[in-house]
Amino acid sequence: MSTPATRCGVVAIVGRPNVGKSTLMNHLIGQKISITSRKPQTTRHRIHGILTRDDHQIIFADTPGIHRGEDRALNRSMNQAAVSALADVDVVCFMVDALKWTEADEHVLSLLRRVNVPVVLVVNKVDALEDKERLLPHLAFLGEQMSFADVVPVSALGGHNLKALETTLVKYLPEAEFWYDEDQITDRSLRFMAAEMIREKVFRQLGQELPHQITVEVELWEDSPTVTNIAAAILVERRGQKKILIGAGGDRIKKIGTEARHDIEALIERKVMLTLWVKIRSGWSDDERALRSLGYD
Ligand SMILES: Nc1nc2c(ncn2[C@@H]2O[C@H](COP(=O)(O)OP(=O)(O)OP(=O)(O)O)[C@@H](O)[C@H]2O)c(=O)[nH]1
Ligand SMILES: [Mg+2]
Repeated sequence: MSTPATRCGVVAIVGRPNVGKSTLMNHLIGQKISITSRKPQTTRHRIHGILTRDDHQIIFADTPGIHRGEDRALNRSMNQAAVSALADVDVVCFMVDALKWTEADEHVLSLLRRVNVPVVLVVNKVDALEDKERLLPHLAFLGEQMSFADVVPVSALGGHNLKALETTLVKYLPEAEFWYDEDQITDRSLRFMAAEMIREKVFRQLGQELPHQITVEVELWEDSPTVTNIAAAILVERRGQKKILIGAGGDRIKKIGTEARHDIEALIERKVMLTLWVKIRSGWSDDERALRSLGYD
């Protein structure tokens, strides 16, 4: 008797900023892999989350929200990361909001019309709809925009209808052996994930006070028998931003450090000593070379 074939392939999750792409990937995998926040443009790099079941393995590619304008090097590289994630995938999840349709969605749609693989429309945040009757006409409107392989309304945050989404996606995956070990959940290193968790806390702590041009570099990672020592620098563009980040009497940076440490401890399942400091790197987001040195390409 031959063993039943497994399915395995890559599903890109694309959409405008803030529709809930990273939240969806995290919920599907069941662990925080990609950072999320209320601010648009939280995700900066393509990041894989790997979901393995008995008979299938789905490799999700979470991508930066695609947006127009603001021709800075960082924005260009984020858009490129999202668009290049559309090449060599088996399925695309086009994520939109259950309430809003904007020019940015229109722009993503125009890119997707050129894609040769099935595009599944994922309509997110249905939990936020007060008047559920608005959903049907909205779905009808969306269905007219392009011929989608399937349309699946979900709540990424509440976990609503995610099993149905998974079943839908598996239909479009090729029969193939698994690419990754069953216990691997991402293609990124622990060091990268730790830096991202710190960046998430900065985003969440600072709301609208800080522009997006901050980045985090892990400068030291040392395992001792009882604890992992991690030191990281938060890079900002201006002195004023450094002051905001540190806060009165160092309050802010302390809070960021404590929250990030908890997340990193959960991630690596070890006790962590985290040291953070803030450095000024003027204009780095406009400098492609500096971006490359930080791993954006
Ligand atoms: N009510 C509700 N909020 C959601 C849902 N999914 C995501 N959100 C919220 O939407 C905001 C953005 O979520 P993210 O997952 O960071 O969005 P994203 O599409 O990855 O954003 P970028 O990385 O900036 O492109 C967060 O505040 C989430 O909590 C949902 O199903 N319902
Ligand atoms: Mg994201």
